Amino acid sequence: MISNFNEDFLWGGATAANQFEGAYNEDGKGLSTQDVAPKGIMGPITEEPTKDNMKLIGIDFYHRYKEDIKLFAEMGFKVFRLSIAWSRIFPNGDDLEPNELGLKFYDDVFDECLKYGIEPLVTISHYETPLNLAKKYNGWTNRKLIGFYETYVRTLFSRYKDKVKYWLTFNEINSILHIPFMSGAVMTSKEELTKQDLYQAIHHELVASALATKIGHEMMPNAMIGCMVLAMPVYPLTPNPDDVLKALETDRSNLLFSDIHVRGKYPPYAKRLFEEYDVSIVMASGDEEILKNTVDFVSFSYYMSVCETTDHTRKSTNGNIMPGVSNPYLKESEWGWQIDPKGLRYALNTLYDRYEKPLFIVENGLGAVDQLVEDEKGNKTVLDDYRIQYLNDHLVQVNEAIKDGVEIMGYTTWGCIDLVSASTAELKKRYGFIYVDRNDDGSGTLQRYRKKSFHWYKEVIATNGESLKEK
Ligand code: BGP
Repeated sequence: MISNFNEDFLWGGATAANQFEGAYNEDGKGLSTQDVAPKGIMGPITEEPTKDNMKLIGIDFYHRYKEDIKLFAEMGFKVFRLSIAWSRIFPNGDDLEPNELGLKFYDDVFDECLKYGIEPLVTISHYETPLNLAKKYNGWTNRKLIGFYETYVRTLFSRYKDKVKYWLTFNEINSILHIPFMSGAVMTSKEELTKQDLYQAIHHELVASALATKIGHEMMPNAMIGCMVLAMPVYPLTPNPDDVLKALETDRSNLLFSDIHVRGKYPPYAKRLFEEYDVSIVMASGDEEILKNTVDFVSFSYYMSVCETTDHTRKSTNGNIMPGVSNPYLKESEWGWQIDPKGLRYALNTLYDRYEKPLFIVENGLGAVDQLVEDEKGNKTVLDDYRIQYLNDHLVQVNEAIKDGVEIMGYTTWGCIDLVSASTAELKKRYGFIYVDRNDDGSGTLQRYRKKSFHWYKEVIATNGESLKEK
């Protein structure tokens, strides 16, 4: 393929602390919301961490980070997205002093990345708030969380300012609409949570995010701070104007988050939305000023698109957190997520048309069941041509978007090393270029093996996209 990727395009992979670090109670780490969610981000929570929670051990990155980062370097990664476990730094969230051992761990990880010329891309909060903040304050419904988050980000920025240039404030911040506990540490069940409390919690997060951007710019003039949203293009199922308007409405429920991050204020359509929901946001003096601290770039996850319709008899699709209606033109993954590479070009174009801000694709990939086999030399591997196909087709569309004029900073595939799934907490839903020998029954050696896609991605990076194949 003729590549249009810039020479400084940031190729890499993405992870989240709770899904791969393990060591859930080591070196002073406190409990997080994930430690009591053994069945995934939509599942029920337990009183205490239970043995069946795969995240407690994860893939043991905490003890194996050197080996793993070496493998990323072998693939030629320019960037590695990881998150910091808030409860490693502030075990209860409202502590006055940070936990030195937690800080030291990330120092070591960043040093290891930098040794190979890999830029860390850090998500400050990725679906794991200290559990104490959920229990004691009902998470982000409480304005006090802004202060705890501020203390946390100040600690991170002052400690890592010379090591980390790229920061994301909250993972998929719009997902709070669907998973208020995991995304916003809100203990009130989704069914009982009023729209008033939900949008007040959202307001607190948005203020905290803008505040982090402000502080980040002050403390690290060269840093780039972005928001991160779950991007899922919403197509009208039919040309019926009712479907078209419904799609617009659903799209806006998500765009509200990036609109505020980029434009620094609530958009005009929020007025009607709040009237209809009977929501009245309580603003503290100074909130509007803080929101004016806009992000440097917009990052997002992209796995699939969905359709919308007012026809309630249409089949709904399984999907990444956000519900929707099946698209008859698309095939789906083994987990029922519809595969739509052109939807990525569409998402990139619509976001760029709207904001004209650099975009960063920080998650994309295929969760699939892999089979460990031996190659002709007797090495264990996975022949994951399906994953190669998926990533190739999406990257071809990224190249098209660049040709369309969209400014794209980089691309990090989700779960570049196998890790625990967020939605189902399974290990058999694998995304990686690197196979990790750990199974859902807890068996496995935790050994790492290069999959066929490992070599494929290495080539894509080395050729800056030239090796991709258009159909
Ligand atoms: C995103 C989350 C990730 C991640 C990914 C894949 O929504 O930000 O944490 O896991 O989806 O989802 P899953 O693990 O459920 O397959």
